[in-house]
Amino acid sequence: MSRATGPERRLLAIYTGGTIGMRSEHGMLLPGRGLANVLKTLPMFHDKEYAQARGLPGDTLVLPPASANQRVIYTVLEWEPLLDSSDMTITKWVQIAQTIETHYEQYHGFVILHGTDTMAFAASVLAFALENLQKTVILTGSQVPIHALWSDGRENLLGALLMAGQYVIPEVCLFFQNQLFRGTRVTKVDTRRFAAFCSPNLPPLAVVGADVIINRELVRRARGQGRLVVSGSMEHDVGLLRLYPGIPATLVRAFLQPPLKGVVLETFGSGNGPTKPDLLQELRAAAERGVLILNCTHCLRGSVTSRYAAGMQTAARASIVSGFDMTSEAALAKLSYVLGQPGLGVDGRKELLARDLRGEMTLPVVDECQPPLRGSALRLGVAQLLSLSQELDAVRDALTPSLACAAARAGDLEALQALAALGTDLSLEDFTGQTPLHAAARGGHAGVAAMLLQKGANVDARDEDGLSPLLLAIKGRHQSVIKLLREAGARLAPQELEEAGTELCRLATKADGDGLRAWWQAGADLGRPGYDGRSALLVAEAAGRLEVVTLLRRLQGGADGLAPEGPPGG
Ligand code: ASN
Repeated sequence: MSRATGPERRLLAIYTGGTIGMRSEHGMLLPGRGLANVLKTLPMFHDKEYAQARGLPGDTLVLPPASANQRVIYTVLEWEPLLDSSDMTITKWVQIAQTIETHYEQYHGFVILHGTDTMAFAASVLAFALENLQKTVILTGSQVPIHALWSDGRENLLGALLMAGQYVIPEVCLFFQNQLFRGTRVTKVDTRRFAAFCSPNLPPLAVVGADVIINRELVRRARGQGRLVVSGSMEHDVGLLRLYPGIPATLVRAFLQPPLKGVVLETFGSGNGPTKPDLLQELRAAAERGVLILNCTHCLRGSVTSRYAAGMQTAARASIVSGFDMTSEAALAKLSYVLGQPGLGVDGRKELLARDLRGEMTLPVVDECQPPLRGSALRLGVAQLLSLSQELDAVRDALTPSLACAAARAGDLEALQALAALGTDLSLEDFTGQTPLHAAARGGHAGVAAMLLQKGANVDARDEDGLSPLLLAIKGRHQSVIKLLREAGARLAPQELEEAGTELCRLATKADGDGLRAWWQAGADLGRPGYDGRSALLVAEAAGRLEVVTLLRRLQGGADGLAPEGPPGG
């Protein structure tokens, strides 16, 4: 977290709806259009002269100077239609994340104007959906429309713009009533008071008064240099079930039926619930079907523990994952995110749920933690690394590239997912200059390569020997990896294409059909001559390798049913 530098800080303000911009029609509050025009009439939100002098476009506003050498310039992007936040859904929050992704390079930070009713859910979903976030994202809104004489909207919006403009806080936050909260920690607690939100288990990241007081030790560090990745595959079939005394097992059974894939169980006190065997049986049966169950407490403050016999953790231990001090909003978003991660089994998902991924929960000291990643020594190492506290970030940052490469080389998707979920940049090089994508290509692990590419891995990275993932996949004859890399834009370098002739002749002499096919698939020109001026075909003919001659003719004629993507080396 740092104070932002530079004379102009550009923000994108995404106005989705909510009370802040509402107007009263026939005594009813409805979302109101044209927020940028309203803000332009308010000097605290727009310095007309500066905007004119700078020739800013109509949807772009500029705050009066807040510090001597810095201006906050912001563009308002208004949704059509605008929504009361009661109509928001996971799909719409992912849309916000995608808008941020689209404009990520253009702006220094993002402010989202959103209705307060579901803003805590929005903040949590965005926090999980935005992986590898390096810029400030702040949600805000108000209890009273900004047009009203006595409104909290103006203060909230101004505060959010100033915080996002002046500080780099690489998290999804929520600003309300002079407090900046971590998005995954908030919940709405009042329908009318201006102090509508609280963060019951984590102090605010910042408090604005005459001075801005930042709780620096709480703000999460941006990890790695990789690009922002939006996790668009959030699972929608998740639910929230609040237990109450005497809740019938039949009702619980009905709730847990397919298509439900995960449930946040709101339990009593420190994670307790009725011990009736029929109810516990329903929970176990659902867990056996693969439904993920996350235990969160009804209570505003405090954590789920395993202290009581009536504790859900005790009664159905294997089936239920502790949500510790998570809010239900964060828990639901986390379930949706974890269930949306490709390539994980139930155990892998449970292990991910048990980890603190976005600062959403406080893990107790060791004995309350979930068991570490099971399986290989590598997974054990990853688990131990992930459990290091935040102060050991530097150690973790130094070790994770090597671990990620080892996991990729072993084809261990779960270990990689666990590293990624913790914010590890999976495009970083290890000490030999290889990236996890090199390792996956060398090992021929198409699933891992696909995951790394989806997370933004650089297809053209070169290791210390100047080798690309594509070249390693060719050497290993890993056709599915070559195909993936080519689809992601990987190309052989001009020099590699030139030198391929000699290698092709060598493969033809050895009748290595797979090797020849790999080069062809990677875009090499099979007719390219070797060092003595002969092509692979001539070499094969001279050596009497008829099967190679047939293969080369077929590939060169494009009749193999497997056309390479794009022109050779193109
Ligand atoms: N119903 C409004 C909304 O959530 C409440 C608000 O914004 N204060 O959109």
